[in-house]
Amino acid sequence: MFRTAFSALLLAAPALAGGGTTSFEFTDTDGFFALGSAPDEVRFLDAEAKSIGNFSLYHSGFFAWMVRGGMTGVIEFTTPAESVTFFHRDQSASTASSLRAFDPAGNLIFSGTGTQAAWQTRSFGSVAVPVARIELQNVGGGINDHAVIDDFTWVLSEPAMVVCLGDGTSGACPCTNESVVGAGEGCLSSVGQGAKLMASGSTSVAADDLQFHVSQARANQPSMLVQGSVLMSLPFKDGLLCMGNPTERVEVVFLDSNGEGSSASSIVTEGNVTPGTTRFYQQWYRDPGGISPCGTGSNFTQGLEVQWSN
Ligand SMILES: [Ca+2]
Repeated sequence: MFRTAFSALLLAAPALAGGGTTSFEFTDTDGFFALGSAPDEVRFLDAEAKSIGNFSLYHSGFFAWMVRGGMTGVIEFTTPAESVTFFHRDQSASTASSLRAFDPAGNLIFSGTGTQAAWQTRSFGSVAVPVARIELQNVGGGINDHAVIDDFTWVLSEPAMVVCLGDGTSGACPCTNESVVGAGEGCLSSVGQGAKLMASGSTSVAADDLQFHVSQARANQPSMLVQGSVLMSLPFKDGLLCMGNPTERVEVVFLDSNGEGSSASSIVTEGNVTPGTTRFYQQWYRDPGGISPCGTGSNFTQGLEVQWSN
């Protein structure tokens, strides 16, 4: 048992390595668009991706993200970013833009003003202090006098690490129903693959925005998000029970016709977690009808490790 838990720790890997980059080479003037894949979207609000024929307003290409006079453009990360880099400038001397960035708890982590004459390179965020929100306020100017951002790149700060896999590397599944090595799943179910648990949001207790997402499980079945304080790898039902001391029930989630579902409750409240604690999570789902690989009628996703912060 000690040995399997140890190998699971060695195999810990980011749950959802992600990020992206855009030069805003498209037109979207309705005040909202999102980039990236749910649940890890980046939302751009109250400004426009567009081309206005002023070539000095594009850091590259022929389009940029522009905030009109009197408006405040907002960029929101559903999962905070450990690194954000972009270019910022004002269209004219009267634009007087103000740029601010905030961490998941709402603390100001960057503040700066735009300039008319040149692009300024903006780069902030870290693993310890990720970026959850950016505001670009165009204080002055008319509606055709823009504060501008272009060539925007972000790297997400993954809130959870994958642990306790059902592919045999964390210990054998109960009836040789191991999933494909490297797939990052739990033990095989009647669906023919293992189920996955992913997390979005932040590990901030103050923000309390962590959310869990199940996929590849049995359709139209109830499932239970469980939490524990100690990592293990114990054959149980058709899968591996990954945590204990104790194993606590956090929330019941009903899976949809795709075998997917997400938590909706406060994990901080339901899990009673505090900053500085490490907790392990897993989804236990029904796989009934006598057709599950080991015949017990339920199974587990792989595990996730979350290190809770302020
Ligand atoms: Ca561009």
